[in-house]
Amino acid sequence: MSVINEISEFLQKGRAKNVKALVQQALDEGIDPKEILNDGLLSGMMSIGERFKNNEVFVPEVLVAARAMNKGLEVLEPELVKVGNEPVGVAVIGTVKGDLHDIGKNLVTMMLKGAGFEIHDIGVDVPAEAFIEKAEEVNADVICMSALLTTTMPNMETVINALKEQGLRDKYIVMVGGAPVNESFSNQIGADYYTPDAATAAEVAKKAVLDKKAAQ
Ligand code: B1M
Repeated sequence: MSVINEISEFLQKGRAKNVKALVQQALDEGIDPKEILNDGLLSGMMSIGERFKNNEVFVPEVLVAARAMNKGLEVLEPELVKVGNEPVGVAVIGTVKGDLHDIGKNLVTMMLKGAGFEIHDIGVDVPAEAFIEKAEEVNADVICMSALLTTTMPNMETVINALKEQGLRDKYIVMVGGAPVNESFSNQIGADYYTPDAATAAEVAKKAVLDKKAAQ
C-alpha cells in the first residue's frame, strides 16, 4: 500500500500518531504536500464522512478521525504555508456559534497565513459578539466565518446584523464558507464573499484587501 493510501486508512481508524508519522514520511519521500492533503488526509475524511452519512460509523469514530486529520495537518502546515515578507492584512476567523467543526476553518487559516495574512483564529462555537470584539481589538481587515451545519448557517447572518447595528458593517470584508454554504446564501445574508475552498478563500481575501486599500 502506498504511503498516501496508508494515511487515508489510518486517518479513518483515528490513529493520530500513525497519521502524523506517515505524513512526515510522505514529506521526507518528496511527495507534494498538496497530494498528501488531497489524496491522503481529505480523501480519508471524505470516506469517513460518507460512512457517517450511511450510519456505518458514528460520532466517536468521526471525532477520532478528525483528531487524526488535525494532527496530520499540523505536520503539513509549514509546507503549505509559505509566508511572504509583506503582511497583506489582518483576518479574524472562527466557526460560528453552535458549530464545533474546525477542520475546514483550520485549512482556511493555513491558506490565509500562506497568503501573508496575520490571522487571529478564535476557534469554534463563536458567538457574534466575539467575532466583532476580536476584529475591533486587532483592527482586522477581514472577518471569516465557517459553518458546517444547516442549523448554524443562520448564525453568520447574526454576525452581519450585529455589525450593521453597531455601524461597523463597511469597516470589514466579510467572508463565509463551509460545506452547506453557497453563493446564493452568502448574497442573501449580505456577506461580501463566498468561496468554496480554502485556497480560493485565501486568493479572494488577498485581492479584496489589496483592492480596498488601493481604493482608500
Ligand atoms: Co459532523 N456533520 N456533526 N462532525 N461532520 C457533517 C458536517 C455532516 C454533513 C455529516 C453527514 O451527516 N453527512 C452533518 C451535517 C448535516 C447538515 O447540517 N446538513 C454533520 C452532523 C449532523 C453532525 C452532528 C449534528 C452529529 C451528531 O451529533 N449527531 C454533530 C454536530 C456537532 C456540532 O457542531 N454542534 C457533528 C459532529 C461532528 C464531529 C465533532 C464528530 C466531527 C467534527 C470534528 C472537528 O471538526 N474537529 C464531525 C465531522 C468530522 C464531520 C464530517 C464527517 C467531515 C467535516 C470535515 O471536516 N470535512 C462532515 C461530513 C462531510 O463534510 N462530508 C460532517 C473536511 C473539511 C476540510 O471540509 O469543513 O467542508 P469543510 O471545509 C472545506 C470547505 O467547506 C471550505 O474549505 C474547506 C476545503 O478547502 N470552507 C471554507 C470551510 N470553511 C470555510 C470558510 C471560508 C471559505 C471556505 O471562508 C471564510
